[in-house]
Amino acid sequence: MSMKTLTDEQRSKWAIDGYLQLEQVLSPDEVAFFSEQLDQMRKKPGWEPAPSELPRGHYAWVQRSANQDPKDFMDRRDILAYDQAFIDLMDRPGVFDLVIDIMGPYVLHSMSQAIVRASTEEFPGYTHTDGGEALRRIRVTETSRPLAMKAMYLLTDVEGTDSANFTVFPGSHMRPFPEDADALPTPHSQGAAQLKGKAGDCYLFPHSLWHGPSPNHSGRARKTLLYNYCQMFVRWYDFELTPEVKEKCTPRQLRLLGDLGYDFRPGSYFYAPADQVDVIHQIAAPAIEARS
Ligand SMILES: O=C(O)CCC(=O)C(=O)O
Repeated sequence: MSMKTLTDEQRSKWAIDGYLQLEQVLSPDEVAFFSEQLDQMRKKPGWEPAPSELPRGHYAWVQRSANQDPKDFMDRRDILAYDQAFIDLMDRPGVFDLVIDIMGPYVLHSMSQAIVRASTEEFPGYTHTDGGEALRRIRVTETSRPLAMKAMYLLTDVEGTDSANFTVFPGSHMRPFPEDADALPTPHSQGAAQLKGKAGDCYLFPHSLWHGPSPNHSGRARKTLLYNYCQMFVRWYDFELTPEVKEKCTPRQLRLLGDLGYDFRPGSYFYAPADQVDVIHQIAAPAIEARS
């Protein structure tokens, strides 16, 4: 089955600006479904930041009270186990095709996340690159595949500015950028573009693009889903492949979750299994006798 590829215009925007906005990749029914899933998810235990116990960016296993306000802040990681639909979003047609066109076939899914950005006067927004301190200083060239990238699905319309807009610094994936902790760029710094969008849209961006949420003064909570992909040697960083998730996956999804079809051995994620390209493109492997 042939997979969709970037248009020339998308390819050039990706190279120059460092992000793409794909319009209406989720239907209104899917948006409503995922939105309700997020409301239910927060009543169940899961991985969330624990700023009073753990360093920034680390997550603890928590059980919140069942009567939370769905408009309150939530940052939940490792969400595949909550519903089959979260597993299937990993290789969503129309989005995953473009991820593969950008990243190449030697990829893993490295992280899943659901975020609700509450409307509040207290949160000023922030910007960063993905992958922590190390990747911040690694910028690949225009013609290179990225080391990692994200697909971010909007489940809420975002109108105007300071409405929890996904904020980017176009072109910042290609150039040194202020990295001094005292002077980090904010969603209002020069060069920041606070993107608008409709529920059902999806943003694609590489780890090296400076980005982040703007404040949210809109009066409405903004919900998103984030799926991260990385080159195989980078490895995943927020889950263990559990039997419950494993039994619900297609061969391609299993491969994206790091199941190579054999137990780990040194070298495993350097040199991919011989059927990697076929599995990612969902081309059935030829029968053994036809191969010989
Ligand atoms: O919530 C947002 O708008 C941005 C999320 C983000 O910064 C990230 O995924 O790294």
